Amino acid sequence: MRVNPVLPGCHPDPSVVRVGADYYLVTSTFEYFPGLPLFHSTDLERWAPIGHAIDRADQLDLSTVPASGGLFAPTIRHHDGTFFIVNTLVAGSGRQGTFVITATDPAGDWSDPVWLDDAPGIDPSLFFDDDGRAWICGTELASPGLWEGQTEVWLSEFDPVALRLIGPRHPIWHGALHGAVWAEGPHLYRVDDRYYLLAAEGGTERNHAVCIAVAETVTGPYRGDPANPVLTHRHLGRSAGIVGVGHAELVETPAGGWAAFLLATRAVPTSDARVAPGDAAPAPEVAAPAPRGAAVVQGSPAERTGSTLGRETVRVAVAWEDGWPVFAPGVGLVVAEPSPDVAVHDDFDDATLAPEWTLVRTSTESRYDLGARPGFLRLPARAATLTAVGAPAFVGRRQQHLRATLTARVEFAPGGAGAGAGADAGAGATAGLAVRQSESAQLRLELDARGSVRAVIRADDRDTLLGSVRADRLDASFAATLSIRLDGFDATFVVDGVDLARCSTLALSSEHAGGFLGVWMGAFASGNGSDSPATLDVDWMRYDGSDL
Ligand code: 6LW
Repeated sequence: MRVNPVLPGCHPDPSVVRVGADYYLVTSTFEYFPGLPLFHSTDLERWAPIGHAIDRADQLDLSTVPASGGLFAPTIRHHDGTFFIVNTLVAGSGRQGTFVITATDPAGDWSDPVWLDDAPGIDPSLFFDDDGRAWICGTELASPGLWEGQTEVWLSEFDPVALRLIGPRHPIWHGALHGAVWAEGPHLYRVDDRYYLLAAEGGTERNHAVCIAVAETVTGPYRGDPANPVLTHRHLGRSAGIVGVGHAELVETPAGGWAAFLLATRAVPTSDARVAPGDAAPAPEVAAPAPRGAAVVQGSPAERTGSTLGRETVRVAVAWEDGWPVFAPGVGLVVAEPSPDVAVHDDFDDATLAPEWTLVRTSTESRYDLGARPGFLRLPARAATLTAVGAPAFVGRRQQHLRATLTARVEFAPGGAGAGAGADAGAGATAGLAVRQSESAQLRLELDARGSVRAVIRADDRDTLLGSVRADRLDASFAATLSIRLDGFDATFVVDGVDLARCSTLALSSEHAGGFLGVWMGAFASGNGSDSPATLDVDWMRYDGSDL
């Protein structure tokens, strides 16, 4: 059975709780809505989606959070029949900070948030001690007297009934490795009557690492494992196939052993980026990187960068030796296996969207309609665009495979469905497919009001037209079968089965674009600054994924 990635595609910061024979897992979702997806498993290998903890637009205001802001690392725990998620909403003009939500069924409904105004920073985690007391620890972003980038892990007692912090705040950890930045993602466990603090450090990029410390009392003092970091890929250099391993959660397995869930990114050789952004035609192969130093022999593996997949959820076995956890015993690394091929075809015949389709941010406006035309997903071209912070009509799903193709049969009606509006009414509208990393980095294969289909890459906040072609005209609309194919860092835009353009997607990886996210692939419509009568009707949309 396939082990890694356990959850392919952008599923960072996994947190897992065990309740008897059942396990529940939650991951970060930043600006996407619904947010905080929950998965259920009984074997820690197969995870079934069961819902989202944030699925009501009035639960949290995500409408103005920037890309890679919003919902950071959540922690899920269970106590006395109640599930708790503690989490932080970062940035935007709405309410921000640390909050707790509760549910009796992890599939929902989850409560409205209760804000913990005295819980600073990010990455809160909840710990129920055997004596009935509860504690929250988190990562304070900046404390005086620390070195640049060093953080403080704090601990406060928590009242799980009144849902508020009580008592003093204890600083308990500043990281294990001298000079390392971002001690974060802390979790506490009680094992054999001792308290273990697991925390990431080094930052979520290439220097990410997992460290562990132990104390006799929950408030410390905590003493680091001399073997720290207990898991990292930071020493593997630029040929490593998996990078950024960190942000771990420990859990006991059904068989009585232990496992850890972490985030990691599958890395792709940069020589796969055959076409530079802005080139409409295929460019020659990029030369292999120059060897650095005499020790590099000919034929060494190509340098890799991250990928557009983002940070995925992986799992390793854990053994306890001499009172310390050993991650991936005997191996010390995360080993990836290809995800199974996937072909998901959605005819939009159901009254509700399938759970893999998500939106960007929250809005009071409706941004899709499954009832207007039976068997079609209708997207209204509202003012919001994909290129500015807002809540555009975008319905997308994660890229989950190194080769991923999104294909859709669409009809674009510039004057609106039924063409009741005047000829110029939808003149500024565009609609089609998009591969979205952020407002600044994306691919679009879009129709305009004159019936052109344009292939566009947006890199560093700038659009570049890669090619265009005319779409078929129906009565009052234009129809096309659109496809965007991703293969490593190579993207191909296809219209009605004919390749229109290619480009590199390097600019869409978080290593280049910044932020914390992999890409979402989906359909969109926009009035580009003003509400438009234009609509995009999506007859079907299909995702094909393969790692081979
Ligand atoms: C998260 C932090 C991190 O809050 O990245 O890898 C941040 N770790 O713990 C966003 O996912």
